[in-house]
Amino acid sequence: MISALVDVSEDFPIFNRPINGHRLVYLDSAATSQKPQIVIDSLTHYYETMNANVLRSAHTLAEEATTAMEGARANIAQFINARGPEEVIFTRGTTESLNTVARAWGDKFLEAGDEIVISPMEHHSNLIPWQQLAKRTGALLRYVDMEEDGTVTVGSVQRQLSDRTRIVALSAVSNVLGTINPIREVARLAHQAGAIMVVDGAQSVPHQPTDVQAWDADFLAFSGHKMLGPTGIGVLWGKSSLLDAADPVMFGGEMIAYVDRDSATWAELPAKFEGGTPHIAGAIGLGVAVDYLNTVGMHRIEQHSKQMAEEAYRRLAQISGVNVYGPPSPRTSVVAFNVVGIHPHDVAQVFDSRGVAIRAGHHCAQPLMHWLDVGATARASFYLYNSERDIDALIEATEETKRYFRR
Ligand code: C6P
Repeated sequence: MISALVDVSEDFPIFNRPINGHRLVYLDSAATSQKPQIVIDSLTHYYETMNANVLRSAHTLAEEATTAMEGARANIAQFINARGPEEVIFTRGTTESLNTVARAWGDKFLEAGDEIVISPMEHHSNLIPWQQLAKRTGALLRYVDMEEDGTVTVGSVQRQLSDRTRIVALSAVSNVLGTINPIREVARLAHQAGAIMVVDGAQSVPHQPTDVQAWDADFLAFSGHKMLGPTGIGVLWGKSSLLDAADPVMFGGEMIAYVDRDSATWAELPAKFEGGTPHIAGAIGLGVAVDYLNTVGMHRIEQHSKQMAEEAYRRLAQISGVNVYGPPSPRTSVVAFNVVGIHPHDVAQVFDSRGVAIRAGHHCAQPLMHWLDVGATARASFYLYNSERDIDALIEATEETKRYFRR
């Protein structure tokens, strides 16, 4: 019996709300996670007690707000084992973080004929920034071949590397297949080829311990809202030497050292990449989310997310007329599937009528849909508040969908 890792109705107020007359079975955490009460409270606490802009004014509120935001930064740096808080740049999320790397580092260091290696499983946020960078610079995109079950092997990455490779960009966990990519080994190969390693951690950072130094990655992007934090806040982590070498992409207040009428010089990290007023409440809220995750324990969460995904895969695959995508194991947190002959949007609608929230569509991974030879899939995704009872609900909803459309 797989139990939830937290007191669901006590800690997460949304689970006290019935959906269409049923208990909410939330299986869409890969899109965004639900928020614990302490994260919600941290937002109102900031606005009620210390609302002020950061790094600017010299009054009590401004000092408290700055201390709270910088405390969150230090907390997040520790959570991913960064060398220091200056390596943690606050962004709106994974998408903005990856676009920033492409602009800030890519535009400066890529030339015509250079190569960028990615995989067909990438989310559009880890694909289009590289497509656009290639168009701007004349660089070439090279795709790793995936195995039949949708996994990326170290050998398949190696085959695409050359002395022109400058960037290898890979998700640590696929948002459709749930596969876990060998980041540490790929980073080693990338470095041997003279390339940098960019990791899309949108689906990995919420579900497994992250150690950017053990990976020896160069950049890591992730989103607060998928790891119990608020929307609109995320992180770009980078090695400070690379962030120092890269150019800022957002120009304006707080990112400068000195400005005259015709030119400007840049502030030190992290301010150089944080032009404009940041999402202060969001950053504080993400720091609280990290505290909550640490209290539960990232190793326990990792084990739970794997157990849930593997068990859901096993049971869905037993239902006749259901196709499940990716390998049965190892996998984490998500399971994509189709009920043969029924559009995934219709599947999701029947699920919703029973209080079961799943996502249906191409999951912002259209090249992967082409690779799977499907237009779209249904997808169930799990987090620390889900239990085996939710897998039961998933299976019952799938059986009900088949019955409903047979009628
Ligand atoms: N995937 C999903 O339902 P943002 O939107 O910037 O917070 O995250 C983008 C992103 C990047 N990489 C991966 C692997 C992702 O899964 C996501 C977000 C959501 O799968 C929304 S499309």
